[in-house]
Amino acid sequence: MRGRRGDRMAINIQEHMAINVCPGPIRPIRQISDYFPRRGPGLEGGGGGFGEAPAHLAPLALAPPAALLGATTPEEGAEVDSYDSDDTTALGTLEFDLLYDQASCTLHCSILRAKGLKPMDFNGLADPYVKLHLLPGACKANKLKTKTQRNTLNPVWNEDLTYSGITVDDITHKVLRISVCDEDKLSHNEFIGEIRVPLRRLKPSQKKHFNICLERQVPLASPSSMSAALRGISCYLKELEQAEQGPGLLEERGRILLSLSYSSRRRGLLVGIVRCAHLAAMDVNGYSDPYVKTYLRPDVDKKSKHKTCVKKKTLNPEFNEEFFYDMELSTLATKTLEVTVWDYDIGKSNDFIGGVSLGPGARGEARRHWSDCLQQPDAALERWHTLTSQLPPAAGALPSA
Ligand SMILES: [Ca+2]
Ligand SMILES: [Ca+2]
Ligand SMILES: [Ca+2]
Repeated sequence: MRGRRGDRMAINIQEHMAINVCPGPIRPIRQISDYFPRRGPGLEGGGGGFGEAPAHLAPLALAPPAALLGATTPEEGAEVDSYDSDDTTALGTLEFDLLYDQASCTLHCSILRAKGLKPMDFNGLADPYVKLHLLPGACKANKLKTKTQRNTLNPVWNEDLTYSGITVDDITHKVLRISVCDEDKLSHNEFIGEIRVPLRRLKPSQKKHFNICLERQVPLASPSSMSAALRGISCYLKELEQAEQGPGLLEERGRILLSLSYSSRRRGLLVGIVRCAHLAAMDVNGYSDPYVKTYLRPDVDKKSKHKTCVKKKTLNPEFNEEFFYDMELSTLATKTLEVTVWDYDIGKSNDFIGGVSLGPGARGEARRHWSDCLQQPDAALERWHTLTSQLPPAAGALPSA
C-alpha cells in the first residue's frame, strides 16, 4: 500500500500530464458530443449529464462509428428538442427546422432564429450568421450560409438552405453541423457555438423542429499558444476525424445527378449528365468552371470519351446533356462508366474535382444504378451519386469482353 503510494508520488509533472491529458480518454468524448448534441464537448468537465456516459468513456473504447450510430440517444423519438439548463446556455440557443424529402433527395434546413447569443463585439452585441456543413465531407464542397444579422444577440433569419443530392445512405451516416459565427469587418469572423445533428434522427418527409443550446467547439485547429499536450490532443482528434470517415472512404467533392437508359430500339446506352451540386471550389474566387467527361471502360478503340460544355463560375452547374453509347446489352454488362468532373482553367492544366464509376465492380448506389439500368431496358433512371477525390478502382477491374 505504502509502496504504491510512493510510486504515485514519484510521478513527475510531465508524466502526470501524460496520464491525465493523454489523448486516449479524449477520443470517445468527441464521439459522444456528436450524438448527445445538447451536451458541451466535455472540456470543462462541469457539464455532467447522462448516467451512461462514463461507460462510453472507458479508455480507448474505440467503438466504430457505426456502433455509436446504432446506439439510442436520450433524445430519440422526441419531435421537439427544447432548452437544456446546463451552462452551455451561456452561448445562446438556436431554433431551426429540418426536413428530408426522399423523393427529390433534398435536405431542407430552415434557420429560424437564435436567442441570447454570447456578446462578441465591443458594443456588447454580435453580427451573427449561420453556417452549415455535412460531416464527414469536404468542407468547401458542402458549406451553406445564411445572411448576417447586424448588432443583435437575438437574430431572426428565417432562411431556407437546401442540400441537393442527399441519398438515404447519407441520411443514415451523415451529421449536419450547424455553427453560429460573428461577422467582423476588420478581423477574422469569430465562432460562437455549434450544434451537431445526426441525420438519422430525421424521418423522411417529416419536418422536425429543434430549439437547442449551442455548444463550444472541439478544438481541432492548434493555435501556436497551445501547450504541447493540447497539440497532441488536437492531432489525435484530427486522426479521429479521419477515422470517422472510415478507412476506405475517400474525400467527397460534390454530387452529380446522372440519368441512365438502355434503349432496346437503338441498341445502346443513353447517358444523361443532368447537373451537379455542392462541387468543391477549385479556383481562388471560391468557385469552379465545371465540365463533365465520361468514358466507357475498358475503352478498347479509344472512342468512348464524351465531354459536356463548360459552365462558368458555379458550384451547382446544370448541364442537361446526353451521350449515346452504341452497344449490345451483353457487352455493356461487362463495362464500367467512368464519370469525372473537372474545373476548366485558362493557361494551365484543368483541375480534377471528383469522379464516380458505375459498373459491376462499383459499390453501393453506383453499382445498383448500373445493374438496375441493365435489368430495366427503356426505363430512364435518374439518380444522385457522390463524387470523390479519387476514382474507385472499378475502371478496368474486370476482364474485357
Ligand atoms: Ca462582429
Ligand atoms: Ca482552378
Ligand atoms: Ca477554373
